[in-house]
Amino acid sequence: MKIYGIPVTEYKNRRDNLLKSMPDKSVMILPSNYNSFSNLSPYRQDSNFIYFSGYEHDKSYLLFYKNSKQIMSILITEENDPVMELWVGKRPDLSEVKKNYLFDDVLPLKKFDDLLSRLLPGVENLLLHLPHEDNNILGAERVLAKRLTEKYPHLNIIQAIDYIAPLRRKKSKNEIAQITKAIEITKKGILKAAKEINPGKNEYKVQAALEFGFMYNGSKNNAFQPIIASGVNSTTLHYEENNSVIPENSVILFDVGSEYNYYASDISRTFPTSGKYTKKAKSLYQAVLNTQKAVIEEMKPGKTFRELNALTRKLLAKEMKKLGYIKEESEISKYYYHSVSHPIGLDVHDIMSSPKLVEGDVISCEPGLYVKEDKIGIRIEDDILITKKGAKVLSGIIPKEIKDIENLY
Ligand SMILES: [Mn+2]
Repeated sequence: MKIYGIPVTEYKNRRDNLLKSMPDKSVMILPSNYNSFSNLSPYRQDSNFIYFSGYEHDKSYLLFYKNSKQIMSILITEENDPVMELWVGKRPDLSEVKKNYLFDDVLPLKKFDDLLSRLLPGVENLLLHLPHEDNNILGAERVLAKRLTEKYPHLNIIQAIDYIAPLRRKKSKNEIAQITKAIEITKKGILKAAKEINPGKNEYKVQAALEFGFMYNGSKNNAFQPIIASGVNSTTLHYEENNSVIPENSVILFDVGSEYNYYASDISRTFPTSGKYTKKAKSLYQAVLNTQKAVIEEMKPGKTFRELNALTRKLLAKEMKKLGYIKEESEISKYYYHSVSHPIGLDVHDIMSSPKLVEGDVISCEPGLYVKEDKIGIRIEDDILITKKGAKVLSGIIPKEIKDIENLY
């Protein structure tokens, strides 16, 4: 049986691998995402939670228990409530869940405290995904940490993410298939949106076509807020208003990605607004494209993100010297000021573990040039699988050569 495109046995293997790597005499607890039932935003399960379970319901906890004699993974979740059932639908039967998801045990939420008082006195370490001090997003974990360390002061609190990150970093065949599907849907959305590019039209119409293309082709969500930035907006890295009139003879930068079965894609393309690139836009576009191809060539196991960033700066500087924008390499910071790559997976900026590329990494390659005085921002971003042999461009199906893009019109 598959859940969100991943065999149920793979979820179990992930849990087993996590338990193997955990220290002895430990409990790890991962809470599900909070659901406000306000319908203000769609419910999306927490990425770590979905990674180890495939289980999408809220009011749930994953508990991993390890001592020298026993290892267990337990799902704790709320039972069906007949009144809530009328509003939000039926929650699954716990014994069915145990059987279908291959948990060692599935317990009702009301038994959670009993379970903790049975397990926690006998262990030394409690592993939680704790937020940084200034980050309020992971409130549930903080509350849990406070409650449990007050009740069980002997516990060592350990960052769970250090054990989760190496597992999530390396993508399996099934995960790569989900990302590839997300990229295929993103392509359909981009091609649909490209047809809406017209001077005088508002950017949001382009966004509407993009999102129609996503949802119509089976993606429930954007993997992140889409950026549709025309004219000078293209020089703002994370412009998300998408509410300006598209100017003539300029560019429009897309940084977009659909989500499929919880996996993200992350693609940037920069199109001309009047069918053909202007001379300036064309030379800047070619500069970014040359750089992107050269950096992709260098993406292989063992390379570090730092080396790739340095190479990108060097190559972009060389291009910009040739075009007469700068004289010294250091001046490139005026036109390029972000990193070239990040891991992609269940989150669009997926968990980073080692700074070195490893086989099974899926990462972005996204150099850009942002020339405010010309009102031209260019970014070209592809999603890359790192294999033993080197980089495999997963998003090569989405046009990026100048002639292919101009032929879209
Ligand atoms: Mn990106």
